[in-house]
Amino acid sequence: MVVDTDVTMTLDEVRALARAVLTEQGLAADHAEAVAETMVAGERDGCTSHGLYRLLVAARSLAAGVVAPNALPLAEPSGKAIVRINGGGGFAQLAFETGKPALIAAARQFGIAALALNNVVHFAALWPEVEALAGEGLVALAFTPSHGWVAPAGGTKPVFGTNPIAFGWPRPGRDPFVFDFATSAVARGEIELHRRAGKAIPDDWGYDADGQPSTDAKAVLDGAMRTFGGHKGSALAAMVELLAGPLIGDLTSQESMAHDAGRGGSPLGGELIIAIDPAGFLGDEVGTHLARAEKMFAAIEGQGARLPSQRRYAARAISLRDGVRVSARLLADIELLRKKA
Ligand code: NDP
Ligand code: PYC
Repeated sequence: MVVDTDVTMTLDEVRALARAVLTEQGLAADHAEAVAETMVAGERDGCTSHGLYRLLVAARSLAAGVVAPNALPLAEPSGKAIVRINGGGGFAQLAFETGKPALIAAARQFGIAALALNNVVHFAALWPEVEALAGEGLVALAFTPSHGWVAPAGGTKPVFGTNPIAFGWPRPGRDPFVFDFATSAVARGEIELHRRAGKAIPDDWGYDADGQPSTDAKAVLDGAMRTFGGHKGSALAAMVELLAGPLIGDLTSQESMAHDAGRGGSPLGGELIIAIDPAGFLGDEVGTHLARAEKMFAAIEGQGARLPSQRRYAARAISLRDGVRVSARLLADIELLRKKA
């Protein structure tokens, strides 16, 4: 039996492990590189539900034939403020990297632009994407549906995905203001980690298959998760379905679940990313108005409240210096995967 102590790894070791495992599982090198980077970012920033744990998830999608391992993301040029990438059924990370330069260029040209990723398999956190765009001086929003796992407020049967919303705001000379959260009470990955650790979950995260609130992680994974904030999270979850589903001609979370047909893969569908160049509205006065935003951040922090991402940036500084602590049990499960490859 593996005792679940933590093992210290450098970020280079995390990256090498992630790339090696993904390529051994049959993923093409360019995809493996892009996917591994998001796992490194997850471990580095203390977001373990989207770090190396996702190797098990990606391997499951590859083994189940849910994801195209050699997909070539194709840009569909429009010459307008809309950039579209057909991911060819591959993981979303390379599709995003493919579309990012055109999105940035279009946002700078038109003031506002949108990138639709279609036909991609998504299992990653969205903050690396909005943070990268905010690092380019752009305001960014990102949305993606997932699988039908989450009940609408007032119901107990799954309709929505865990449907994250991410936002990035550029801060001259500082790390961007970024938030990124599921519209479910908690990300599904967090419940999966509780199941793996044999831990109970709070009774307001979801319902069992009979529609009763449950503290049993597996029962909730097999039943329905709840939205955060009651009807408000429920409406936002519906908005994500609409914006990154029908609006861009892609699947809703229920449709993604039906497409999976019980194979247990990650969600297939679309992602919508919107990028806004503040100069498009503000011209030469950008500096003045971004400085006013800084006053708002100061008012938040000045009363002892923290900004979203502050914990992440602090974790990042420590990880870059000391490496990261990874669960020994997770590493053992990853080794098992490698033996089977
Ligand atoms: P959390 O509830 O853990 O937190 C999300 C955000 O809230 C972070 O930006 C976090 O900043 C901020 N935050 C948390 N606590 C505070 C606080 N006290 N004060 C201020 N800000 C705070 O996220 P979720 O569990 O909902 O989601 C986790 C991840 O799962 C996300 O990255 C999301 O993209 C991903 N996900 C991906 C899906 C997909 O389909 N691809 C589906 C669902 C989720 P900080 O990080 O600094 O703590
Ligand atoms: O944690 O809810 C989640 C999730 C779904 C897809 C990727 N992450």
